[in-house]
Amino acid sequence: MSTHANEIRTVRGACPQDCPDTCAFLYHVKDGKLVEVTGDPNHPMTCGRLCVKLKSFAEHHYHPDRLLHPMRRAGPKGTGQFERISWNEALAEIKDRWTDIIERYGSQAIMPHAYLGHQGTLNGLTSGDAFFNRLGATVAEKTYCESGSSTAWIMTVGPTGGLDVESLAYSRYIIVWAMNMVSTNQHAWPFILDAQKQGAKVVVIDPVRNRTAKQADWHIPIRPGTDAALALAMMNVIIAEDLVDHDYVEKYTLGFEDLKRRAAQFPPGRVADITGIPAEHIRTLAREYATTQPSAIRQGVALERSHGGGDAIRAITALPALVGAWRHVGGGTVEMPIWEFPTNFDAICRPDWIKPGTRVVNELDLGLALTGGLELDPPIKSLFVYNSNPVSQALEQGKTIEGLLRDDLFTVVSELFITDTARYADILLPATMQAEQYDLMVTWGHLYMMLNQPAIDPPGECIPNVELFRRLAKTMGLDDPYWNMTDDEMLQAFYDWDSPQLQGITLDLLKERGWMRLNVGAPDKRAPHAEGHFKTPSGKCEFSASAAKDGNFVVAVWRSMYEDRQPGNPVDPVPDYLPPYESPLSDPERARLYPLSFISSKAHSFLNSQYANEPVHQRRQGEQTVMMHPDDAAARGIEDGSYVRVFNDRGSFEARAVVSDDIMPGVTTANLGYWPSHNRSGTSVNAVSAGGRHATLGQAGAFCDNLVEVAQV
Ligand SMILES: Nc1nc2c(c(=O)[nH]1)N[C@H]1C(S)=C(S)[C@@H](COP(=O)(O)OP(=O)(O)OC[C@H]3O[C@@H](n4cnc5c(=O)[nH]c(N)nc54)[C@H](O)[C@@H]3O)O[C@H]1N2
Ligand SMILES: Nc1nc2c(c(=O)[nH]1)N[C@H]1C(S)=C(S)[C@@H](COP(=O)(O)OP(=O)(O)OC[C@H]3O[C@@H](n4cnc5c(=O)[nH]c(N)nc54)[C@H](O)[C@@H]3O)O[C@H]1N2
Ligand SMILES: [Mo]
Repeated sequence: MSTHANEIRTVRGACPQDCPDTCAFLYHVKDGKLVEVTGDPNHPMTCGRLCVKLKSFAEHHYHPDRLLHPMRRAGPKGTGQFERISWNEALAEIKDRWTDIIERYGSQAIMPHAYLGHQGTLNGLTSGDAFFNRLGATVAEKTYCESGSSTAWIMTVGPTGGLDVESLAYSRYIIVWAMNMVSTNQHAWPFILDAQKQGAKVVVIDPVRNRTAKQADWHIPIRPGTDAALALAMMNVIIAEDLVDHDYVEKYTLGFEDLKRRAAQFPPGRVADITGIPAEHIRTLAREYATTQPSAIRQGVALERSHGGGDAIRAITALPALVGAWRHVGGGTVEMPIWEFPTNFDAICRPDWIKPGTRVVNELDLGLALTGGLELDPPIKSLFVYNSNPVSQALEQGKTIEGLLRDDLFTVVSELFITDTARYADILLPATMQAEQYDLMVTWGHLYMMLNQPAIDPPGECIPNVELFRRLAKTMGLDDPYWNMTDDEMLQAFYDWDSPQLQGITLDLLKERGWMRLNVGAPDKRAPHAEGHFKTPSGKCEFSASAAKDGNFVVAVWRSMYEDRQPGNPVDPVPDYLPPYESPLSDPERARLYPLSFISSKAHSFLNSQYANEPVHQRRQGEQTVMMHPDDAAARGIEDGSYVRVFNDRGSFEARAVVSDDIMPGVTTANLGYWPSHNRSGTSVNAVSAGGRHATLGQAGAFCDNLVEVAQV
């Protein structure tokens, strides 16, 4: 972009991480070396600030532990012994093993496993889909995050972006529901602080008084997995006290009478017992929310992580239409605005290449799939992992590791580091980092197209994922034109550049400017559903989902890959409260053994499991802790700062106890992201979570639906 007198060149980039903020970067390069990465001061959300995770992003590129060359396993699985080989040797071995597996078991014995280590259009979540579809591999269903929320959102309001987080500055009443924005969406938080300065009330609904709740005007602690009951009780009060915007409801919604009947089953008194929130607080919340317009709700992904999470999201997403909040700039709700981007996922993923009848295996069930817990014929004989770290992030850690230890499983991992998953690989392949590659970022928390341009050469033999799959395609003898497209030809094909949202936006302009706002109206003017225009089948906000009536809705796996239509699926068209699988109320017998609810949340200084292996971030984040209420600690003789074991019949992990009334009695919480191998027990939070069962919508992982016991070690 520019060259200063002191020979520092600046290149425009964008953050690669799985985070709603997708910041605009400036790479500062001297003599071919990345010396610093800063935030673009002109970007309306980044505003020149990077989070603590990305502040030392230049050093991240030069970390001594980076994987720089292909490697082959040179010791027993999991011992982390590898020897360097060439790319040619690595590809030849993959070809030999896969050809043999395909001959003996068929191509479905190969399963990819990918998530969001990188968030680019070329190198992200879906970068290997076309290849594996063409190969005939098992289709991996990717529902680690957002598929529950998106399914619920689309059933209610359709694929709309909803409220722009920048418009939160114009809200007068803001509910942050199950989201620790100060850690996980920190570049949107200033818009809320602006509104607060103008007199808006900020409410946080969360079992934990987290960093965000500490800055709010009102923190409402709630029992995990009971949010649907709270939303239905709010509706109960709003309808009973006639705080409904009848004109809006009549013109722009579907199924009010059904919703009214459902809400009548959730009076505040009953819901107080379910949620732990006093009935009077529920009434106050409902009244204030309905009558203080524009009112806004920022929903967090954490809502989807229990049995009935999807219904909670449907109920919450229905609230703004009931009170007419969508009429106003700054009114409505934001979940993720990704639907405004005209991404052509079919061109990226090529679902047309999936052979009819190919099986689908959910990645969250990886441990079960590898250890005989699912009936799979043929069994999975090869696993190809990229952009993901399932040993840390997937449900039921013990099973995942047991599966990866299988001697007959041929595992290939493409990585930046030898993670706790990569340790089990037969072949390791080195991947580039963001300053070394080109990509147009997929963005899920704001409305800007973000281009990342390479600033430095890749070290060693690292390659971008997009190039990895081109090489694999050639290796396996695929000769479709897809594998000969350049990066820019792909990006041209992967977006609908003629769509209204992209008018005036081109790749050439993005190369100059780095980022451009979609044509969706300015944050101080935009009210996308002031007059309905919902993107549902009826065009209305569907209190009663037409998609559910015939059991014929699409699991929204980021709209990628395939549509899982579920004829006859018993989903109630109207949101209901489905109790958690595991809680003292829903499973008293289990609660006698394991009396405490356990939820996990994101670490302030890690990004999922990334950065958790780097000393500067480890020092900032501190060691693995678990928080519990003083009453629960006292009952177990646990003192603040002592080491405890968190356990159930699925597994255990050890952590330092933080005894604090920042958490509700009966609930415990620990941060996700710590590498099991760095924890004193060699395990981490997913040791106690359950595979094999998902939330009812979108196959979301029930990560926060667990009972545990805690004991001093
Ligand atoms: N610093 C940092 N930022 C991140 C990430 C990271 O790892 N680190 N990860 C990114 C990703 S992938 C995602 S999906 C987002 C997620 O961002 P968030 O949606 O903020 O997710 P969490 O941190 O998991 O949980 C947020 C809050 O939900 C609460 N919670 C848990 N269960 C329930 C419940 O049943 N009801 C209610 N009301 N609250 C509940 C937790 O106590 C926690 O305070 O963050 C992104 N940003
Ligand atoms: N208990 C519990 N578990 C959870 C959650 C929870 O709240 N609680 N949250 C869930 C959520 S919301 C999410 S999104 C998932 C996240 O799960 P993952 O997406 O698996 O999380 P990461 O730790 O970011 O792992 C990504 C890996 O990709 C690698 N990587 C990064 N860039 C590249 C690249 O360009 N190429 C290649 N080949 N590799 C790369 C990184 O080094 C890292 O090891 O975890 C889920 N797991
Ligand atoms: Mo996520």
